Amino acid sequence: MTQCLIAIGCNQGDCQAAINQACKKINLLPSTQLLATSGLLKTEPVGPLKGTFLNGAVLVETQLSPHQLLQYLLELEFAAGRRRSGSVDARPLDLDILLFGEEIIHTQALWVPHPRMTFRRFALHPAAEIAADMQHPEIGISLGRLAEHLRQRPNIIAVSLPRQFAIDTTHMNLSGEINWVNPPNAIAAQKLLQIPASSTAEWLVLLIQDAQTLATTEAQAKLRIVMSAPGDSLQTPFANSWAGPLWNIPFGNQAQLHEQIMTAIQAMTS
Ligand code: PH2
Ligand code: MG
Ligand code: MG
Repeated sequence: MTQCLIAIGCNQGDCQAAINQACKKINLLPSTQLLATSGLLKTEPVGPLKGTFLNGAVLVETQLSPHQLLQYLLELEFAAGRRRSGSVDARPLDLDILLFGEEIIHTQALWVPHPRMTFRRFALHPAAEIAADMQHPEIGISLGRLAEHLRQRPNIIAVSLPRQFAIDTTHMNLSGEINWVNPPNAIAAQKLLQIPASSTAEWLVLLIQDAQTLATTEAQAKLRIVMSAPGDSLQTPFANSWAGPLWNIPFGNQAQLHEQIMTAIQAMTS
């Protein structure tokens, strides 16, 4: 028996009914029992989707394998009217496996823990409501602590770049909401962190290129983004010292990085 945490989302049709129905059907899956359901949150769409979401989470106990469970969840989505032709389709029902016990699954069809669950409020808050003590196996802390982290830390995002990659931040003030900071050394970073984030911009993005700067910022940052170049191991020398939301993304250009950061900010605030 494995405890599995599933996120539920809906932004089209009678979402309350679709979610109630989905919970009933999940409880009827083979060798599976529903243990808990969260309250439902109305949330603004994160990313390019349109329409207010209703989001929640359920905790189940199952003897199914992760891929068997995934298959059943896809069938439930289909039964609720979900058709997949692109990533921005409306969602009459979206069922995502967030955690499957403490298993780490990296396959084309299924990526668990869900790579964005640790900083998306619409996923983390309902999840932490019903499974605060469940451990995130890749970060090594509980969902309750991850939710606390998002609530308490100032609006700072620390971005670690591949070592060989230097980024030109002078062209990155694309949005008035973000202040880009590329500290030449740890002392500059420390000084910067004394500045209230609200003084010039709502968010500070610190580009981290050495372990010392990371040590200075990791206690404060809300989210750490690790950008890895092709062939790089995701296990950067600093990855293990971090105890908050960590998002690994593949190396991209400045515009892509900017877009990812804007999406992350949206996910942490909406
Ligand atoms: N799901 C997404 C993308 N954006 N935004 C909200 N508020 N809720 C979601 O469930 C959601 C989203 C991808 O599945
Ligand atoms: Mg999904
Ligand atoms: Mg989803």
